[in-house]
Amino acid sequence: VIPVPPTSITDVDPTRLLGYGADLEENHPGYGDDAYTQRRADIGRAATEFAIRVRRAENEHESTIPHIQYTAEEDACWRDVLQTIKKKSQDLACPEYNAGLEDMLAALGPEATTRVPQLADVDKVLRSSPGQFRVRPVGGLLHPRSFLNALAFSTFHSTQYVRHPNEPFYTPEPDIIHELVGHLPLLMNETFADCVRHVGRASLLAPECDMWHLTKVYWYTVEFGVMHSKSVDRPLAYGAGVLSSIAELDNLAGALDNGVTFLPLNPYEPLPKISYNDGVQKFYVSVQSLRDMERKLHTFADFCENLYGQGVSLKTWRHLQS
Ligand code: H2B
Ligand code: FE
Repeated sequence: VIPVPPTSITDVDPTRLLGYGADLEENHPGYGDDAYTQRRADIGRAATEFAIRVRRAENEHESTIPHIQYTAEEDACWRDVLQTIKKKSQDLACPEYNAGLEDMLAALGPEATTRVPQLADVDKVLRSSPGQFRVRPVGGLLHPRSFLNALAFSTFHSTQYVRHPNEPFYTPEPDIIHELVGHLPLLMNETFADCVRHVGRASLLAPECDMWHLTKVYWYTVEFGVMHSKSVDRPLAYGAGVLSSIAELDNLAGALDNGVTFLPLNPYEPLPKISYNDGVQKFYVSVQSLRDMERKLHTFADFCENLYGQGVSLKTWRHLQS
């Protein structure tokens, strides 16, 4: 079954949350911390109420993104993670990321390094950057179809709560630090933003049987991708899950010595199983440059649109090839 595809961001439902949407699981650092669970739920609810409001008004304005009064503890967590990642990323992130982070922080002003930035302010900065993305608040892990479809309309769903203070360098779910440090700096970059839009475009007409594959395309690029260019002797991170995790950055730093595998990006073929529990990735999918990735994903999204337009899934297409 091919669902009715959205024609604008207004058609994308931001209220379908998965996993940690309401309750925390046992392995969550905040499990059993009632005050934390409550805080997280309150911030999440504000995002969902925002979503319902704008859907009714059919007019999404940045000033209505909920303002969150972050606590001193939350600000301290942001400060610590930002400082650490800023240092590590000098050597381990792709240059476009470092430029994006610097530009984003400069545009947000000096307060941004010590206090959690407001999503409304970040939204303004992104909208006027070359990447032309916008952010929409969301209460937690969003359903993959809504999440991917929104990317086609240059919209990135972003959480607003902060991870649990006991584990500042680890979070099993997206939080605002992951979005701000991991995703948003590169969305300032036009070529990268185009890559993300392509993944979104590929998902618009996708039948249900291809959704998991497209989720993996997103996962192995935007979330965990690395760049291995011919002119640099080591892999550099561009994926948000690598950029916002100290363990991943350290793993990548030692990757060449430790025999970590790199696979070139091929979005047409089945991608390896996603493993969540090992702490770090066993292999990374690599691209040579953002340009290289943009070309590949552009062609891929065109291909998907055409295929889906004829009512054929990637799964069926692969089957017919063999
Ligand atoms: N939801 C939110 N809030 N942030 C994400 O980074 C995210 C998501 N990633 N939903 C999506 C799912 C991704 O893991 C794929 C598309 O399923
Ligand atoms: Fe992410």
